[in-house]
Amino acid sequence: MNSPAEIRTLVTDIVQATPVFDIHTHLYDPAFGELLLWGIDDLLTYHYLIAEGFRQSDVPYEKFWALSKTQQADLIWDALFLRHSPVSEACRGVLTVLQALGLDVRKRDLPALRAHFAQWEVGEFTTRCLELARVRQVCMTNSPFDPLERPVWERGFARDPRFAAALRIDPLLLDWANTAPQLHAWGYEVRADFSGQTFGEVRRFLADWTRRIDARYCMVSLPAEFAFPAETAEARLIEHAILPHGREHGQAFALMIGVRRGVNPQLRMAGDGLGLADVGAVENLCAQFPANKFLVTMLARENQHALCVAARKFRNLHVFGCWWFLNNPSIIEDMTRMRLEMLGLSMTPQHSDCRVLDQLVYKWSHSRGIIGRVLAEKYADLAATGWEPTRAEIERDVHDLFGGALERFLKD
Ligand code: FIX
Ligand code: ZN
Repeated sequence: MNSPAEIRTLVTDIVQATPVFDIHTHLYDPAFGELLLWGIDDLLTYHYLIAEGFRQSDVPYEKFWALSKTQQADLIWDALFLRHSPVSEACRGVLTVLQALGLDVRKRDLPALRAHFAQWEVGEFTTRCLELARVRQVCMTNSPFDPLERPVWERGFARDPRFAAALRIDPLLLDWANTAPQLHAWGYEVRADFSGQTFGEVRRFLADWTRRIDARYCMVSLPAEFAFPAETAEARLIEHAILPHGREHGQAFALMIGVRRGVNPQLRMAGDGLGLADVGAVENLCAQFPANKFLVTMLARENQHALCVAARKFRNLHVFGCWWFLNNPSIIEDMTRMRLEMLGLSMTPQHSDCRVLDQLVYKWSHSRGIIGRVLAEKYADLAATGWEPTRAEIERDVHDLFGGALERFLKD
């Protein structure tokens, strides 16, 4: 019989080696040019670090935003890395990336780091990061409403198979008053009051973009107040356009619930917060639309247990990721343990939400360590009953946790 120490070694090896399908990121296929962020200045100006930087600096907001990206990175490096030890998860992440790339972080030499990144070419750097992170494919977040992204899709380009697409539709659901005239201008016969062919035309818009980008699923992030059913524009659009579209085209609907946008607007993208949401809305969707598939992640830690309970009730609900403020080691460990205990392997414990290519390296390195530890404990508990897991069984299970179960869910 394998000892707990032997099981730990076996599980750690497998968790380290298994390639990941990263199901939600904000990365772009390199064909999108400048939209794909990478390198030390983008790492340092990640919005997680901007939020932390303002806490350790008294720079006025407007002055910070008027700086160039390099100057902002200088300021954050000084405030978060030189004046204090970089112990936060987002700071530590930068150091994990630099170390994995073979850089000596002891020197605390930002110009030398910049000189290193200047030598890279984006195509080679993309391959290097995916290799270091052992990520086989990333899912992008693709918005037809983004004025920078939209023309690239319209022009067309040769797809990099390592970058899958997801159709992101926040303005459609959350800003219908402004989106209706926009859709109209693009040739879709929609009306702000939902009369006439509106829902059919929204479906035509969704179908056109699903085809154009070859979307894996359709996605939205929603405020904590999200309710369903409800007499709101988003609830009507979900019922009469998104879900019929999903059934017709076999597209799951991904909901990220619990964000409160612009809690401090002075922080711009770093200014969003969170709120406790109603898991009942998710249960209602799953119960009323059993022919639809729902991918759900929630932002409040306090929602996680109820979301697991909901997933036990509905097999058309797949829970994923430790989103944003939850993506910290202590919380990932807690959530992963709870999900394994309540849902077994029928969930996806993590996505990266990377905005900067290099972050794949740290987000997956940190998460693999935690997931491996928790899994080893679970297999050791099984072994103690006499149910010894084989290498092949563990490999199968880890493949499922790292995107395999989700791919099956999307396909079935
Ligand atoms: O809505 C989202 O997809 C969020 O992940 C982002 O809006 C957020 O800014 C983020 O980067 C979180 O990690
Ligand atoms: Zn995201």
